[in-house]
Formats: sequence, structure tokens, C-alpha cells
Amino acid sequence: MIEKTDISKEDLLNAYRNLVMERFLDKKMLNASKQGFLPFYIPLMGHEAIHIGIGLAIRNNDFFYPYYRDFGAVIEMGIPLDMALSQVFATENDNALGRSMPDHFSFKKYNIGAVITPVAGHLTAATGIAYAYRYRKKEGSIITTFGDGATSTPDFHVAMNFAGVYNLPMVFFCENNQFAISVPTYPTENGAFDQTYMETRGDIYKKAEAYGFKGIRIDGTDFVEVYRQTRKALENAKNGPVLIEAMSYRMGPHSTADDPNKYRTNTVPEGSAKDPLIASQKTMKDMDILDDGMIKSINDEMDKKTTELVNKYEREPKPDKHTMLDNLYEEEPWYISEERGDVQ
Ligand SMILES: Cc1ncc(C[n+]2csc(CCOP(=O)(O)OP(=O)(O)O)c2C)c(N)n1
Ligand SMILES: [Mg+2]
Repeated sequence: MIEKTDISKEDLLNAYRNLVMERFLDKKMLNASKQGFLPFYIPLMGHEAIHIGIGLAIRNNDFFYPYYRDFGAVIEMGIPLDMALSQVFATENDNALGRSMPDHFSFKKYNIGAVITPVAGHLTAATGIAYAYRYRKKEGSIITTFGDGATSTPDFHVAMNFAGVYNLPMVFFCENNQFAISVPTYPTENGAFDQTYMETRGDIYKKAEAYGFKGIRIDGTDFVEVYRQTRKALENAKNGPVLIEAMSYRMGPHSTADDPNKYRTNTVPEGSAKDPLIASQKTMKDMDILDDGMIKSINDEMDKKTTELVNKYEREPKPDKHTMLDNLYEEEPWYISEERGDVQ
């Protein structure tokens, strides 16, 4: 039974197109890293439906605090592709002048918090923003994303506690891809790495109970479902926080510095029923929005478009080397000025 959504078929189709674009871009950016165009890359495969659902659900007054695996969500929110790709490829148009790792965005103008590497470190900052929203009586809610592994950190518990005590307008969104690098959320044979499993017997959404608010588990492979549940949560957050656990799979490696063949036995192949692209296609077909002919033509279009994009950004000029000493201090100290002469 497919529930109706409050968005048009056209918007859903556009969202599906972004989902397909993300799949192609991801593969091509991963290839670009192997060819030396990117120093490092964080693959997205398996997270696409979560990204597109969240991006669709976020309203104009909401604030998004993402983590490092959320490229597709910021694209669906409407961040210009040029801004996002300039960041990933560290071109001279990147607003951080190429100083951050790929996917570590900072789009303040768009109500998006800066992505940081330390796992869960942004959750307390997101909670602070939610406190400020409440204090200043601002419209909107805060949504922050993180992985399953992040829920075993002190910062996660501090943020959840604070949000629960102050009843803040927050959506804590866990993208459960079932791995924290090489550590799975399910029990392992020798039990050596079972912390997340031991805490809740695998049910991360139950962690909300300890902080006095609701946790729900949703299917993170169908973007229409992610949209529905996230929008509902953002609307209800004015009455207090909620934790969403979206179940999905990390279909690729953790990063380009990881080899999952060394530890992973339960792979989720591309094109299988658990693949978010396939699961989302099924929902769209059931809703009479998509058919096989459209699937093929959107695939062809996005394959071509993403090849052109990646070819372009691979070759964009990098920031001038002298910019590495810019914007460090309000007034430049003498030793920075002196170092400028040493930049070769
Ligand atoms: C505080 C901290 N500890 C360790 C790391 C190394 N590290 C980077 S990503 C990661 C796993 C995070 O897993 P999860 O939260 O499930 O997110 P996923 O990468 O699976 O999307 C770890 C341990 C880090 N970046 N920060
Ligand atoms: Mg994970």
C-alpha cells in the first residue's frame, strides 16, 4: 500500500533524477581518486535514498548539520553543483580554497553546518544551534546526521541528553550503514567489537528512550519513505527531539583508504533488491511515476552528464598557492607576511 505524499509527481521525479545522478557521480569521483585527481574520497553508494529523502524533507527555515558522507543531501537541498564539485575537487572556486578534504563542505549561507572529520563532534554544535533557535524563537528545526558508529561516542550521548533535557527542536538522524569502518553493528564471531550491538542489541533507535524522547526505525533504501518520515519529524520537532534510525548498507568501502575485502563477508551487490536505487525505483513504479523506458533514458542522460561534469572539474585550475596563507588572521602577523616570500 503506497501512501500519498504531499509533494507533486514532478518533484518526486526530479528527486529520483538526483538519486541517479548521485550514483553515477559517486562512481566517477571514486575513479577520479584512483586516477590521482582526488587525494581521498568517501564513497556514497548505499546512502543515496537517505540523502535524497532528507534533502527533499528539509524546509526553508530548517538548519542541516551533515556529516562527511552526505554529498547527495546537500545537492537535493539545492546547493549549486558547481559549489559542491568545486569543493570536492578543491578548485580555485571552492569557497574554502581547497583546504578541506573532499565532502567536508561549509555552506553557511544555505543553513548548513561545516562538515568535520571527528566522528560525532558536530552533534553538540548542532544541539547548540537548536538551543539558539529555541532561545531566539526562530521558526524551523535542526536536523543532524551521523553514522551508526557515531552513536557509541560521548558526543552523541551529550548531545542527546542536552536535547532531551531542554526539549529542543531537533531531529537526530542516524544513517545506519551497519559499519563503522571495519566494525559491524551486528555481533561478530569472537565478540571483540560488539559495542554498538551490546548497547541496544542492535536497535540504535532505542537509545532515544534513555533521554526521554522517541526513536523510530525506518527503511533507508526508499527515498520516498525517508522523505515522508523526515518531513514528519521536522514538523513535529517543534514539540521536542526525535531520533530516526534509517537502515541501509554501505555498499562500497569506508573510504579510499579502506579495503573491505579484508573484513566484510555480507556484501550488498549493486542491482539487488536492497540497493536503494532498485528499492526507490520499485516505489516510484508502484506510484505510477516511473517506467522502464524512463529508467533507461534517465540513466543514459545522467551517465553522460556526470562524465562531462567530472571531466570538467578534474581539470579546473587549483587555488593559487599563495592563497594558503590568506584569511588566517584578521590582521596578518609579521611571521605570516615573512612566510609569503617562502611560498615557491
Ligand atoms: C573521534 C574520531 N574517532 C575515530 C575516527 C576515525 N573514523 C573515521 S570514520 C569512522 C567510523 C564512523 O562510522 P559511522 O559513524 O558508522 O559512519 P560511516 O563512516 O559508517 O558512515 C572512524 C572510527 C574519527 N574520524 N574521529
Ligand atoms: Mg556506519
